[in-house]
Amino acid sequence: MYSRHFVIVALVFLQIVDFIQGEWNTKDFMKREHSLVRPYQTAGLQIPYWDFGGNTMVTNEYIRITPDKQSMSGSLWNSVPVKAKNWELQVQFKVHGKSGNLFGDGFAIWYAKDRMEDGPIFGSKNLFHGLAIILDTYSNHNAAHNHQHPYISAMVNNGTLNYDHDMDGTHTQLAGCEAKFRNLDHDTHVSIRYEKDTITVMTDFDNKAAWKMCFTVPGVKLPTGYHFGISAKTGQLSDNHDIHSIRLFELDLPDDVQNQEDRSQIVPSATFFESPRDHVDDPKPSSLGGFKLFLLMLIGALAILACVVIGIMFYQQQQQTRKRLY
Ligand SMILES: *[C@@H]1O[C@H](CO)[C@@H](O)[C@H](O)[C@H]1NC(C)=O
Ligand SMILES: [Ca+2]
Repeated sequence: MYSRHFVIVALVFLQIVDFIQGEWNTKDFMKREHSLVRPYQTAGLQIPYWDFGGNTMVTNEYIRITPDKQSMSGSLWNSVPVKAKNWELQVQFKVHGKSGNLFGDGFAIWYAKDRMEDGPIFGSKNLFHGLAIILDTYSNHNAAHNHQHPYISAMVNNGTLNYDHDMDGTHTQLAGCEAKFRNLDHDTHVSIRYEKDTITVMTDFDNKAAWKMCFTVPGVKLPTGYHFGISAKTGQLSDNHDIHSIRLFELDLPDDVQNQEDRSQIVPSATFFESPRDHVDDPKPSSLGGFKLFLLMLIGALAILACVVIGIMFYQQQQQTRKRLY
């Protein structure tokens, strides 16, 4: 147990060192085909390289994925598959609404195989393939976890894992951090860096123009060729989920050995899940339950049979007694 923790700490430390070194790399550059900056529209209502779904609305200042109204769902998807193996995605957003304490549900930033598919996971499909960075503003009161909301978490899926809203996704999250990003007067930014199979999420919510570590997770395999997207959903509770800009920086280096590798056929996977899990597992229905029920029914049936037999014997005895009386 200790050695495993040590390995994680060592890997995280190495990644931080790497990250600091990476900051000096001037070869990083913004990819126009994966970015979205003002002014958005060129001609008509189209935004080059981006598609919208659901209730998404474009203004000159921001792209509103959902308005502050109940039962809204929207999305924004990049139409160009990502060729870069290592990248950093920076999103400037604003989550705000009239309500001070009743708001939701939050939004998700995707690097996923399927795009433009409306669904229950913050406005996109469940059982997805890829990475979801979830900025969850609504905490389910039944979920047994120790953290406060708003909460940022990462989930990697190969199409088989189910995101559980009732548990706020704690069963499937790789890591997370609490982050107060709602109803702020200043700009709010999140950075998702994927480099050397490590996901690092950083935030700038303090108006200091500096990144603050949220979490870093090594051992995450993601293929090339997926799409970036953002989606959001409101239910009983609502908020404006606005996107101001999306900037994608390619981090691939020409001398990187990893560059030779074909990563297009990789199945998304993660080595480390959050440990220890800060939730209580639901009791699983055991197979013994069925057997116990069967035994109980058998004993019940035998008891009834015994009662009937004893009853008949008693009745016959009574008859005999009666007979004897007359
Ligand atoms: C998908 O993920 C699940 C859960 O992590 C794992 O049990 C399963 O083997 C994976 N399937 C594939 C095809 O990678
Ligand atoms: Ca939630």
